[in-house]
Order: sequence, then C-alpha cells, then structure tokens
Amino acid sequence: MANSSRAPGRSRRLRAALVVSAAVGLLATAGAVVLPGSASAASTLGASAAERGRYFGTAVAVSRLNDSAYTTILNREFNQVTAENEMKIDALQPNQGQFNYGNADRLVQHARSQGMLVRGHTLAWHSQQPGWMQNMSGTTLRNAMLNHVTQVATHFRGQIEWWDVVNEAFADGSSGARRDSNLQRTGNDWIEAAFRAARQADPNADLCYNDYNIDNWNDAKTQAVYRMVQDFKSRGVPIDCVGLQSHFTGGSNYPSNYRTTLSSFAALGVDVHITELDIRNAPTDAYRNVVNDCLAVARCKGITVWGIRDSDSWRSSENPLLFNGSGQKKPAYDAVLAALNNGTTPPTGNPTTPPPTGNPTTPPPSGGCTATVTPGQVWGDRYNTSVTVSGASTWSVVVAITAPQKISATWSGSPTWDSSGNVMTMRSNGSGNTFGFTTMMNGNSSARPQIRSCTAG
Ligand code: G2I
Repeated sequence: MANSSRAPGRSRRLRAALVVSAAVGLLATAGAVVLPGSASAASTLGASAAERGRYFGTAVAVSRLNDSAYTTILNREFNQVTAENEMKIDALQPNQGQFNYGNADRLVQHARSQGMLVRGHTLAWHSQQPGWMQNMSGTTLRNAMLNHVTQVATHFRGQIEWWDVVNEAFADGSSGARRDSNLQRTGNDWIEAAFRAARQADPNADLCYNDYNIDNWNDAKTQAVYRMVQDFKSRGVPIDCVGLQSHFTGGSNYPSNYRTTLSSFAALGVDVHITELDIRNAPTDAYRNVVNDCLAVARCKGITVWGIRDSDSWRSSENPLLFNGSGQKKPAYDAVLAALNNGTTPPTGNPTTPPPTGNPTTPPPSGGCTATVTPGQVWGDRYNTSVTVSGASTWSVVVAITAPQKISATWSGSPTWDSSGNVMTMRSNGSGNTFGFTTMMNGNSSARPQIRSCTAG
C-alpha cells in the first residue's frame, strides 16, 4: 500500500515538534524556559499551542510582509503559516510550463527564518486556475494537473509540512456529490491521482484533503468527504490528513457537533487540521469552543486562522479575526489564548532536555568528496545542521536521521527521501557547497544526523 510506505511517526513529529517552540518563544521574550505543564501561562498563541503539542498558525499575504505592524504580530504569535494566495495554481503557473515561485519562496524563507511550519495551499482546485488551465479538458487537463502537482511539490520538497493536495472538491447541499468542475470531468479518480503524484514528488510531506462546510457531522457534504477518506484509507491511497476550513462566517455557524466531526475523521486514521478559521464578529464562545474541540481530539494537530487583523481578512467587514485593524488583541484573542493555556499538556516526551553539544558525526570514507558536519542553532524542539562538501563541485550526500527525529526543512540543495523518510539524499543544486537542514527532535534530543556517504558527480 502506498500509505504504508510513509515515514513513520509523522504525527509524533509534529506533536513533539511544537511542544517546545513554546519554550523557544519564551526564551526569546522572557529569557526563561517554561516547562510544559508548569504553572506559568504562555503569553502567545503559538507558544501556548506548542505546549499542547499543536501549532497555531495564520494565513499570510506575502505583500503584507513589508508591513512591520503585521510582521511583528506574525512573528510574535504564530508558529505556522499558510500562503493565502501565493501557492495557488494561477500564482505558481500563470502560463503553462512557466512557474513563478518568487512570492511563495519569500514566504517559505520568512517561515524558515522564524522556525514556523508551512502548509502548502493548494495543489489542485477548481478555482483560481490560470486561464490556460480553465480552457482545458479531458486527458490534456488531467496531465496538466498532475504535472502541476509534481512540479510544485518537487520545487518545495523539504519545505512543506502539509500540502492541501486537493481543495473543495465536493458540492454543497444535500447531494453528497462531487462538485462539478473541469477537473471532476476528467474522471472521478482525479483526486486520488493528485494524491499519488504528490506523494511521489514529496514523500516527506503530509497530504491533506481540505474543504469548507464539512464541520457539521450531520451534513451530507461532511459525510461524503468522510466516505471518500474511508475509501482512500481502505485502498491505500496516500492521504494523511483532512483540513476543515471552518469559515464560520456568513452562511455557516460553529456546529455543536464539531468535536464529533473532528474525532470521526481522526478515527479513520488521518490527522485533522482546522485550516482557515474565521468567525463572523469573532464571538468569544465560538472561538473558545473551536480550541477546546481541537484540544480534545489527539489527532487535531493545530489551528490556522485565515488572516491576522480584521483588515487583512477576505471578509474584513465581518471583523472575524483575533486582532483588530490596529493590531490590538480582541476579546476573541484572549478567549483563544486562555483556552489554549487551560488545555491538557500532552503526556509523552521530554523535549526540553538540553541536547548534547559538539559534533557527533565523523565523516565516513566517501566516493570522491568529503562531507563535514557543522552543528547549527539548537532550539528546544529542533536544531539546524550545516554540511559542507569538499573535493567535488557537484555531489550527492546521504544523511540518515534517527526516528522519531525528522527533517522539517532543508536549504541550498535538492533533497530526495527514502520511503521511511529518515534517509535523505541531498544533491548539489548550484547554490554552493554547503547545504543545511532543520531536524525536529520529536522527543529524542540526543540523536544527531549521520553522514552515510558523499559521492562526487
Ligand atoms: O475564500 C476564502 C478561502 C476559502 N478556502 C480556500 C481559500 O484559498 C480561500 O481564500 C481566499 C483568499 O482569502 C482571498 O484573498 O481565496 C480567494 C480566491 O482565491 C482570495 O481572493 C483573491 C481574489 O479573488 C483576487 O481577485 C485577488 O487578486 O485574492 C486575490 C489577492 O488579493
């Protein structure tokens, strides 16, 4: 089964990964590590969520990264980002075969510099297709879609924690049917074909199906998505997670059975994510309930709000977010932070143990080059590593990681992974002879990467 070749321990990875971003944030601001479960309450959303083994993220509009008021809140409060528009099909492939990664890469770089996890949104969608794709059909469209999935997932390989592989493929209302679209008309198997292509291109990313109006357990649309995920799991289609957008604005409200929906999806063996949360007029109760529901479901990995300030929202007139237009915290912010701080600390792992220092790996004999490891920055939950290659200008270096540790980001090389996700082959990509990567400790703070080989050419 394609699914069984997944890297083991992915959920453990995230959970433990974030437990101590909390401590990192506090270190930066307060100069002291607060152990999970201790009496001190975290003072930011990301730090508090991390203490609960979750992330708290936001959609980011790259153009706003120049706005220092915006970026100050982003960097202070959030430990996960989703590109609001910059990774959509029309943004990345405006003309067929011509990819434009500039803005998306800028967001990924910003996230990396801040230790934030990145959700990719979205590889295949009926909406926001560039004109050339809108005009396609049949096999031509299917192949163009699969090529887009492959190219984009390959470009971002090593940078993306979760991909929204397919977005909004089901119809609203009582039919429980797929949404009619040019993609759907290429054949009902277009969704699983997209997931398989994504897995092949980036075996290290978790692959999600993402949709709105799948919050109420009784809705036909929710049931239809549930049955698709159940079917995918039973047939080994590689799906790891379901994203509930949760736009509780306009036509749909927070349903009292939301927790049932989250836990029902989770019981299928997938993680659940709240991917685009916003709530009309930002009522404190509904925000608090969403947080409590996520915390009550172990496989609910985190919450992403769909923008930072009300003025950043796609529905700004509804004031649905946690910060007002001046960047002030709203009552909903306080409710969310309090709910996070009141949540239960995950029972396992002790990622606050200081990791050992020094250089644990000795470069082994190599095939025409030598790879030298330089340990980089260490945070409570993760650490950076640089590898410098000498003796060759083009090379491939094989690096092994000890599970449950997991590489979460790489730079200055082109990585591929074995099926376990624990062995990375990094190839030179013209950006010099030093590459780097971030490894999540996931509860194992002592293991360090091992260089298995360095091969010239
Ligand atoms: O519609 C809300 C969200 C529903 N789920 C999928 C999400 O991807 C979607 O996000 C929204 C963005 O928040 C909007 O910002 O998706 C819209 C359509 O892609 C985005 O709107 C677009 C406008 O349609 C464009 O005209 C505009 O150029 O935003 C673009 C950038 O401001």
